[in-house]
Amino acid sequence: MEKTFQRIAQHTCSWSKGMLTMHNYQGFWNIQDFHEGAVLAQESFKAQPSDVFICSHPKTGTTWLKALAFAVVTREKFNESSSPLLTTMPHECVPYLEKDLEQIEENHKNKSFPLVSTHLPYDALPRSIIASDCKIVYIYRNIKDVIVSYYNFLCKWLNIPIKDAPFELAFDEFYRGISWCGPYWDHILGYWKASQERPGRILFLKYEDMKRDTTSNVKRLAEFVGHPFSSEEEQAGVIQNIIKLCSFENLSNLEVNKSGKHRSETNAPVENRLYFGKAKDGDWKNYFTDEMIEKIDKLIDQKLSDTGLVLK
Ligand code: PAP
Repeated sequence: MEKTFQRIAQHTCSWSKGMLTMHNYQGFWNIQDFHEGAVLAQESFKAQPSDVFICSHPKTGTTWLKALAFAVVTREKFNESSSPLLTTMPHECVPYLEKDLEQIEENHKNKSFPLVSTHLPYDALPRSIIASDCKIVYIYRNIKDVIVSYYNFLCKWLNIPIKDAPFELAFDEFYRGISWCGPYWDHILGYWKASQERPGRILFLKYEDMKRDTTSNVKRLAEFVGHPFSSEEEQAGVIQNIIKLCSFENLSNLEVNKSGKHRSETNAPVENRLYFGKAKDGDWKNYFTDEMIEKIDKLIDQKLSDTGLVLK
């Protein structure tokens, strides 16, 4: 680890009162614990062809996607009244590549559970994931809401009152590409290019589309991960039950997500409620100035115009 750190740039986020230092390594930014976990995974992780990876830049809908994917692949074992999601935070239901290598190896041994999640950019994934041609589900979200969600999360996580953390500074940092596993646009582009090169192996889901038409997107997800719904299941309302179980309203009101903690961001416990904000599209309108809108739209036009992906 020592050697690795000598080769990376560091940046202490200006608005974080010295509490958030990001490391740049292999062209992207990471927080220290996750950086160490990423290097370990790159060096030692052996993917199985049956693994399915849930990949995302932070604050794009990871918690929701993990819950849905978990409910889909475990539905023969658990229903909506016996699901571990009722008592366990979604992040703890799906292991993190950067954190939970032992658990993933255990799942491999038992052939028990195919899902693994990661925030790593595509080019930083352990090579065995690509060599094993593993399936990847990638979620992305309107960049402006991601910036606001990320800002609110970090303020709460670092215990910085919003009034002491100017949004302008947080925006500026994100705009300069400094975000956890960012730049965000490079994160999206990496997976997008890979999806063109490996047709049928990478499913792109958009947070806003999932909200607008959850049923079709959950069906796409289920088919992609190899657990399609039968017509009997559809008729019996299984899809709707999963959607209800994983809905923001349901998950955010569960005791475990209101007052529980887990240890996913650092080795210190993190309050689960921090992962459930407003879950509203367009909350950015309460934060962005006209100048910010113009700057970020221009940047996204430049970066993603060839992809057809819409992030505004
Ligand atoms: P993570 O990358 O740290 O895990 P992630 O889950 O990707 O975070 O993003 C959190 C956002 O998803 C929050 O959005 P907000 O800040 O705009 O409110 C959170 O509210 C939202 N979210 C969490 N669970 C759900 C859910 N079940 N359905 C819809 N949105 C959700």
